Amino acid sequence: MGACVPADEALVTAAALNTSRSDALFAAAQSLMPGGVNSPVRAFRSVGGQPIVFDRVEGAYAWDVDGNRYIDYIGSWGPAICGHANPEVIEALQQALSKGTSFGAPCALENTLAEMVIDAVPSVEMVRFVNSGTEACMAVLRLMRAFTGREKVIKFEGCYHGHADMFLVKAGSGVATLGLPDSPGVPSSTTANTLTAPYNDLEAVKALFAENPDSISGVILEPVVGNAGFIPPDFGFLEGLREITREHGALLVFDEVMTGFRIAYGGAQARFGITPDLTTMGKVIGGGLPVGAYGGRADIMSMVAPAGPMYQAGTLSGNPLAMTAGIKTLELLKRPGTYEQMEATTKRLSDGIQEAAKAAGLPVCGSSISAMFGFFLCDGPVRNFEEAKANDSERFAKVHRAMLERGVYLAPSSFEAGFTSLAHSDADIDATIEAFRDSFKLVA
Ligand code: KE4
Repeated sequence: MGACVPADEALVTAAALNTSRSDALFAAAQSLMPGGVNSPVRAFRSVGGQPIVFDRVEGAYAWDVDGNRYIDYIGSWGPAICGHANPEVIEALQQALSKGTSFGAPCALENTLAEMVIDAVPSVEMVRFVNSGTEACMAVLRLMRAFTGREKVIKFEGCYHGHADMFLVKAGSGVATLGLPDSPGVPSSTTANTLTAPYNDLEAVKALFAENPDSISGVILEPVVGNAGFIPPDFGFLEGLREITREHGALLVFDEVMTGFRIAYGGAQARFGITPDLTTMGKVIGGGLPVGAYGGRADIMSMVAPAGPMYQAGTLSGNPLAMTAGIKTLELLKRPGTYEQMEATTKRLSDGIQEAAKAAGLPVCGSSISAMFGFFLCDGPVRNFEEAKANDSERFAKVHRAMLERGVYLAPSSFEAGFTSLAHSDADIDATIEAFRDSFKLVA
């Protein structure tokens, strides 16, 4: 399969979508991996039908093993912000590969990526690289507790901070998608110290601090929620959390695994002008290779071993391939006009989705910020996880399938966000809006 076909060929009709090889491969996978996948949300459980098995990706597009092409709005759940298989990233990786895949020893590339992250992200004076967002969030919670000497933590309903035990409480993303109350295997003793509040509810946070004096290490949140659908912070919410945590000697932690280098080059904290004490990152800073990171105030980070007593380690942390992909990705993002471009294409897409749904007479709400967007098939506004549950998930499942049949690949869950990239062209956005128009009419 050669170069990308023009966007107008993405609008395949239902009859034309042959997925026989996908279906056969996914059937075979059932006996090999739980649910046939290596991450639950990929299994299409909440939208029904069989998942599409990818063969390759390039730019804004994905091709399945049956040769169907899709305009991809997942982008590997965030890393592909410069477009899949970006030629400059691939070329840099090919050069790095000739020097080996992993050192297990310090390498200059770690310094380079660390300097770029520290220069970009307002809260980060020092950073530690790990291998996933889950690892970054696990470590940052341990650090919150080590630094404050307090054991409790506040998270928000619908926010997802990876699959570590203490965060699997009213979590979003795949946990919400599968309707799992939380997860078996997580000891109640572990989650006893995890307190929850509705997103955008400062009074609930104040009440938790009042009920748990001097015992809350901090508050961790997605500064823009992408794991309960797309839910932006209310005006004043982030600022209020900054004030409340300061007042109680607790830490404010932004989980920017999804928003980092996507909402802005400096993340949501740069966009909204609120500086947390610690930040977690992932996805974009690995450019498609496994990377996570946590960073923040130097006085806090200096507690991390071997500089300090808080232990955290990882065999492949800082490996040269992941560092290379991350460095090149951030270099591309830092070029002039990148975020303005993504803001414009994503807003046009989001507005188009709203108009298409209203034209079909469907209740809809949603919005976008930079290269991240979402919509709910219900009257808005949606300000928290409870309100997100009003989304018409049955109708969303039909829309998801209809969009697949029209060559557009959306997150297979209404509790996820959509991601654009530098590779999504005006023609792709036009084709996508057209596909939404057709699909919304079909399900109205
Ligand atoms: P990973 O361990 O999946 O690299 O990162 C966990 C994580 C932490 N924090 C936030 C805000 C996140 O969004 C994530 C992971 N995001 C999901 C998508 N909603 C990953 C996709 C999946 O689970 O397959």
